[in-house]
Amino acid sequence: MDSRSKHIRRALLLAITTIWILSQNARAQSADQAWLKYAPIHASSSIPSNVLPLGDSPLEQSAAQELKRGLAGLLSESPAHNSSVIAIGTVNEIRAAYPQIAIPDVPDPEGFVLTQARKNNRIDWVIAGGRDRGALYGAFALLRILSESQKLPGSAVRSTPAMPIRWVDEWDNADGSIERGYAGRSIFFEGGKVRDDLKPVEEYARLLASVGINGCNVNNVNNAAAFLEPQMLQNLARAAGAMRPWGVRLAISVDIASPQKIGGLATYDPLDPKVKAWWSAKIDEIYALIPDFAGFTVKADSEGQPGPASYGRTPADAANTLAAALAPHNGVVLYRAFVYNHHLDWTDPKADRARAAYDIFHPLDGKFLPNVIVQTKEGPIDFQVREPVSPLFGGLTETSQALELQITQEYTGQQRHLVYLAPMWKEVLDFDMRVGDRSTPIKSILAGTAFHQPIGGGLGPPRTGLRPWGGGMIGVAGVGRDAWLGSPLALANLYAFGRLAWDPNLTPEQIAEEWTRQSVSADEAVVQKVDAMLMRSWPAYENYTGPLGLQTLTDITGTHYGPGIEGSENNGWGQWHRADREGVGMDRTVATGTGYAGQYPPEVANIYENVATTPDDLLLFFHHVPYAYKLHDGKTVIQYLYDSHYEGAATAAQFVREWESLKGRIDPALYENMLPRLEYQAGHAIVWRDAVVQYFLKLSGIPDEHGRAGNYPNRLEAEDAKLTGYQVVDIKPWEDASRGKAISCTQGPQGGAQRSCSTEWVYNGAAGNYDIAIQYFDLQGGVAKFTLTVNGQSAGPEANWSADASLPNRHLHGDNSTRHIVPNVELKPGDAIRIEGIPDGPDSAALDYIELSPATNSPLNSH
Ligand code: GCW
Repeated sequence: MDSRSKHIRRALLLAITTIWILSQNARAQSADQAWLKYAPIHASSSIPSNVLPLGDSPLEQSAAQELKRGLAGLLSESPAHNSSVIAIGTVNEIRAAYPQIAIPDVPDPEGFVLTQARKNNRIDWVIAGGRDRGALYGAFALLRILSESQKLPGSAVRSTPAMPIRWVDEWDNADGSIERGYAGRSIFFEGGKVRDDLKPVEEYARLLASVGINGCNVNNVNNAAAFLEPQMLQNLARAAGAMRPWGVRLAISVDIASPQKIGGLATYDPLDPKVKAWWSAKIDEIYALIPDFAGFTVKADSEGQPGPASYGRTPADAANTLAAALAPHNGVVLYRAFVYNHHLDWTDPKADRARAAYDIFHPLDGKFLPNVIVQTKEGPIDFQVREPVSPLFGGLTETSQALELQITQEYTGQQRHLVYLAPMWKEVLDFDMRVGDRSTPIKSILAGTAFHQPIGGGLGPPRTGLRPWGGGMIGVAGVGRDAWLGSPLALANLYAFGRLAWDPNLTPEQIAEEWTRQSVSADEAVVQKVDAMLMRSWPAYENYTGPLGLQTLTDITGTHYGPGIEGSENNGWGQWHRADREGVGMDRTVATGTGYAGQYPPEVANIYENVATTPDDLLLFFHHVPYAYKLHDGKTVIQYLYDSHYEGAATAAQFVREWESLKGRIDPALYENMLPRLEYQAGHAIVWRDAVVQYFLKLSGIPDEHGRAGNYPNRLEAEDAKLTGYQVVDIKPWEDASRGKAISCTQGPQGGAQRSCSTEWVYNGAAGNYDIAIQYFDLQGGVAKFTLTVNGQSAGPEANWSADASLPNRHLHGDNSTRHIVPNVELKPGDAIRIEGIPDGPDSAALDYIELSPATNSPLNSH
């Protein structure tokens, strides 16, 4: 090689390396990937572009830094030329700097006021926080207002959070995996330690602060003992440090058996003095490292975790031992009410997991120390697509309470399905429990105002006496290294969680609009379209999974993802729906059922006790009814099951077309990222629809009035085709495949692995152009390849595809049954439609069926 070409080579290498480094940086995980984008606005020239921090606390510094960064982005196309400033500080600092204006008191340290002030012939904007934390929230509020409405509001804005505890919980394990996380590995941990690179943690805290979240519990509630080891605590102090500038306090989950597991004691009995002393010393050790440590989350006596029951002690005994040691440091205990027996006798019609939380915790009301907050999932079971609100919220009037919601979509499509959860959460927050026959909506119970006078929020000193000090909301977030939640639209849920915890009176529509303007586009037409998709997504998911209070009809001992209708039956876990040949639903009435309905205050209990007054969407949660039972509009239960599944799947298909209509109007990267997700969802909605519909058709024997269920005239089954190498296999559960069967390319004639298999159908319908949907199984651990040909010719650019998604389950199942569409294929009678499948390792290139429908883009069909 001569020196010139060496030179060129070196230059090329340098260029490639630079591009690579730049692209790595571009991909570094940051809050900008979510809603803190600060895209340019058409701003009025009166917006001050100078920022004046009045205090020097770290939180005020963060606030000023964020304002500068936000304004630089927002005003980048319309720079302001004025000398006005945005002054930021605490109420006291603002009063000193602007003695001429009356700044109202802000008693809550987290609250703030935004207003204008005239000074030296300029009009300044001021952000006055109750304390520095309030100033930080005020700065984010101002930036949000600007990105949304492009101008500053005409009159002063005052805001205080509705409840003091606004936390996210992460179920991260020390090895870097995340329980029920769907966006890659942990941002906190790897290999048993806190990660060296905590930049993503800092960015996460910034994101959380922008919506007012003030705590983050970083580790899984299961298997938490190792997190109290001295080495780990030192590591955790670094994580706390990364979040501190954004006002997010670190909390951890603890294992009640820690004194024994890591402390070397012979017992973990919470009333044993040695155990109490161990916790006190451990807690002192934590506060020496993390002075603003927020507290503990506890899962005990639940799903195999140890707990006080081993010593005949109650949750209050355990919670109080921790709380007493935390109180001097101003820490709290979030004790989870998710305590139940998962070895229930499923043959006993009176057994009912839904009863557990109330049965166990209601008798303990008034026995918890003031810094204990009982943390209850929104429903009595487990984050299902719909449940009634947990009756425990009405059963603890002398105890602070927190509502636990799930941002990570465990039972609601695992971020592969678009499901905007704010409408569900809002129903919970607005639900009126009618304690004492008066208005006691859940949001007022969480705020601590339902049963007592308001006692003020914030992070003030612990209250004394057995009075609640106000509770809050906990969102199980499950963020990971894959752009926080994987799917860009799923971030609307994280955003909505924070906004609702701050102000539960916001509507899901308002929140969707705020989020979309900041995250997607401020173009009115785009905002409307995206918000309409978000708002229809939960109802759609409910429709094609488990409507009428059936809950998510998935395998509850497995992945919690695809259809598996009997997966919740005949086991001790108690998520039963009791479907049989005559009817469906679980009788939870006092009169004839498990008595669960009687756990609600009388007005609510009466509604649920009576089948006629139970809302349709919870009917099967409370009652076992015949399939021909008529809903409020006269439709039978079975027909509703059919119709809702077809409607839900049709809505998912519309999402694809609606998203396609945004092409060219939104960021191309976002467009390309979301489109395949929505296409996948539309296909998987069909898997769900067909499974549930087939199952209930077979069980009830009652046909679909519209003739759709079990009748697929345009489908060609794989098992009916001419097979070369492929073998017919049974799918479990049977309803997850068309007619219960599929074909799989596993074993060669001599028992060796197959290199490829093929299947061929002879087309005998009308001549025309068709979209061919291929239903195949995309298994983990290999990338199978497929090719579709017609009479030996490729069927177009989409005719080769790979099963390269990462879907749950290592077996052929509804979890991984996937649809691929080859559009606009010309067919005439006698044509040979052939698919060749090349398996790869465990991925056996399995196929269920193909389905033909008139081509949507065909020139023949556009007339
Ligand atoms: O929803 C269930 C999950 C478990 C989880 C448990 C809980 C952390 O399937 O993964 O464990 O609830 O909330 O404790």
